Amino acid sequence: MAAVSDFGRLNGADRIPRPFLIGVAGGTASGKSTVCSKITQLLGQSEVETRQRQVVIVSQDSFYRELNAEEKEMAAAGTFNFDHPSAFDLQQMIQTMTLVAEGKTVEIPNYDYILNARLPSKQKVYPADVVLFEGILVFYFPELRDMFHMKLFVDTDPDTRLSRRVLRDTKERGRDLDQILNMYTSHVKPAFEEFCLPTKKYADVIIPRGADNTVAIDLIVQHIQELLRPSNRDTTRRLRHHSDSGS
Ligand code: UZR
Ligand code: MG
Repeated sequence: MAAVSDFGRLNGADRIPRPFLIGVAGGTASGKSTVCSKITQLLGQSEVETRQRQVVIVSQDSFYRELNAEEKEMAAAGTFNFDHPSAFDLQQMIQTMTLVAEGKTVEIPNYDYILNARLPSKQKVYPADVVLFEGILVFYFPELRDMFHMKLFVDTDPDTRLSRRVLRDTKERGRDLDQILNMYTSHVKPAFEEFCLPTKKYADVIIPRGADNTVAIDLIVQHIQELLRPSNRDTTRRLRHHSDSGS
C-alpha cells in the first residue's frame, strides 16, 4: 500500500495528524452515510480490501447503548427516544475513537435497528489514514467533537429527510406509517431541533442538499487528496535542501 504513515506538512509547519479524523453530522436521513460513501468511492477506496483501506467509515449508530427491560419495551412500542444524547454509550465512543486516533485496530458493535439492540458479532476497524465518523450527534459531546480535525454538517431540508425516513423505516425497519410519524413528531424532530441543529455552528463545511451536492463533495475529496498526497511529506526535505544550498 502506498502508506501515508508519514503524512507530511502543509503550510510548512503544521503536521497533518494521522489518522485524520473527520466528523460528519446532520439530521436523520440527511444523507450522512451516502456523503461518506461517496467520499470513499471518489478516493478510489471501494475496491480496496478492508484491511488495506486508507479511508474508513465508522457510524455513531454502532454505539447505541444496551437498553434495560423497561426501555426495551418502550423501544418495541416506538416510544423510546433514540434521538436523545443519552441513547448513546458516550464512554465507549470516546474510548473507541481515542484508540482509532492512536492508529489502533478496534472492534465496534454491530447494531440492529429492528431488534433495537447490538448483535453478538462485532466489526473490526483497521488503522487508516482518514476516518469518517458519521452520526446525528457526533458534534454534541465536546469530548468527541474536539477529536475531529475536520467537521462536516450535512444540511438537507426536513421534508426531504422525513420522506426518506418514511421510505427507509418502512422498507428496512419493518415499521408502519403511523408509528414512524408518531416517533418523528414526538422524538425525532424535537430532538433534532434541541440537540443536533445547534451543533451546525461547529462545522467547518456545511453541505447543503446532502449527497446531491457533488460540487461540495468534490471539493472535500480534493482537500483530502491534498492531505494524502505523498509530495506533502517531501516538503521538509525540499525546504532543508533549499536552505542547504544557501539560496
Ligand atoms: P440516521 N433508530 C432507530 O430507528 N432504531 C433504533 O433502534 C435506533 C435508532 C433511529 C433513531 C435516529 N431514531 O433518528 C436514527 N429513532 O436512527 C439515526 N426513532 O440514524 O442518522 O441514519 O437516520
Ligand atoms: Mg445513517
